[in-house]
Amino acid sequence: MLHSLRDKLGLSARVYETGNGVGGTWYWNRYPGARCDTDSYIYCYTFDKQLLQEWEWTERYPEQPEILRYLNHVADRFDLRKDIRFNACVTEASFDEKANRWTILTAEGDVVTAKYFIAAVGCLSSSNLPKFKGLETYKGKHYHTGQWPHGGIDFTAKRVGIIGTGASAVQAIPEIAQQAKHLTVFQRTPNFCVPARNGKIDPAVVNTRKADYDAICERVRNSYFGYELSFIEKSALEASPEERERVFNEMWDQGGFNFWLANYQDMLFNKEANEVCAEFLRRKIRETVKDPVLAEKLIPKTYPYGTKRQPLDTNYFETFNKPNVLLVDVNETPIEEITPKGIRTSDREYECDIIVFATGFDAMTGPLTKINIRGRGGQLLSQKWSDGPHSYLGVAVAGFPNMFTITGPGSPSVLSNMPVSIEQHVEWITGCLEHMRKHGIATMEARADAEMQWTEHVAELANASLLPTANSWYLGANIPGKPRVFMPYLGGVGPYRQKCDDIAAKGYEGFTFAA
Ligand code: NA7
Repeated sequence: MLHSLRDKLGLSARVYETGNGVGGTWYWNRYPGARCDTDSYIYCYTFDKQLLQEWEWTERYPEQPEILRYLNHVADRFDLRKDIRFNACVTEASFDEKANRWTILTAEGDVVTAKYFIAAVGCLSSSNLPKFKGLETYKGKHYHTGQWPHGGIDFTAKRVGIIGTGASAVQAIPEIAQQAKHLTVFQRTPNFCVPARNGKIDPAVVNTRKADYDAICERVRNSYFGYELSFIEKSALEASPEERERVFNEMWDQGGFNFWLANYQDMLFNKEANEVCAEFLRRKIRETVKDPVLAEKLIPKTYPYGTKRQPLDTNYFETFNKPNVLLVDVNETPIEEITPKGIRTSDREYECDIIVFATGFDAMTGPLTKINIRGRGGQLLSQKWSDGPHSYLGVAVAGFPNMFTITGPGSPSVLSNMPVSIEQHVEWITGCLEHMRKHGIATMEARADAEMQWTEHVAELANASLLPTANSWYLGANIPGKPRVFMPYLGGVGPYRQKCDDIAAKGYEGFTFAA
């Protein structure tokens, strides 16, 4: 976005960043095993062809340090740092209706005014540390996966407790278990995991892809989820059990998001179709985990497959066969408190030298509502969204002129390959600003009726699927008191791009402009 504003539009622009460096998610999430779940060749920027050709990813899924190196390389290559103010946490942004300008404040004392306010705060950047009784009395060290210390943690000879079994924990648990003397995993909801099947990439494949990058980008941009994957155009129930077994095994062997995003087309929509997929994955867990009682605890039974974010694993279930790893099901024995020595459940106390909170994030709305963003009439965004997010296209909010939210709630965002959706929003917002400049427009603002229709459309698509039936962070179910509203747009990356482009072509239908 900065590159676009400054180098394409010639505007003066400044980025405010809480961290001491670029990278966002990849700056903060440094826990052991942290890596991307998307194939590296499509987890990157596509706006610069040279960059695409020159950068070499070493593995199918890049690990956190490699992605961070890439993002630093991009920052250097496009000389971005000079316009980024690091270690600056934005606390407030308010729209001045007389001046038609935003005033932005940081915790460090910056006060700046701007015509445009673009929130690129990420979807999973506001970490969730549940309020466990007694945490302040704990004598050991505790860390959240999303705010990991830069120097790393040495788990050697330590007794470790980890709370959570989401995508982060699924990556961290096998790594921590290798180092720690003992690891106790506190599980609230078991997960359907699929093997990542990471590895080095064959140089011949790299060359073929590089020669084909234009077509790859085109396919990804117009795909449903921002991957080179599409659903099998058939019901899982139409396929014979033999055919299903073959197809499921193929997807299982390929690893990655295939099982989730290239499955039979009704898998995320029809309970019965979903159940046959779920049963295949449950069988895999039973085959892997040696203790049958433990296997049953690790098997998800309370929600349809794919309705919570698919974790990809490397030896996750195998790790529970190790003698130094213990699973505690907190549904059977809830966590009552953190004690000076560790974690006490209704059953007993588990002594830990280190506690890892892999407890996720206040997703999507959290990073926006924790800033005091005030629109027309001083209205707070957090107030406006007290019953769930209302936005137009997930990029603009009625009553908040000249404010844009990159991958905001109501856009494909977390139900897509993030870089693809980020670039699409950056391009589209750039188009808006160009349009405003060309026509001498002072303010651009989503209309309330367009916002209402879009918000209803987002809900309608979600409700036609099984996704809202799980307690996932997609609907804020992980945060006590958060309204249960499905936040990402399920209409697909390609169709969404088309809608945004059509709206722009019609002179930004659904927006009002003032000179
Ligand atoms: P997730 O997927 O939100 O996982 C958080 C985990 O922590 C999940 O298993 C939660 O159980 C568990 N949790 C949260 N609060 C509690 C409390 N109070 N007690 C016990 N357990 C709790 O976050 P991740 O960091 O793993 O992944 C986030 C995304 O980052 C990921 O999807 C990728 O897109 C990258 P729950 O399932 O809510 O019952």
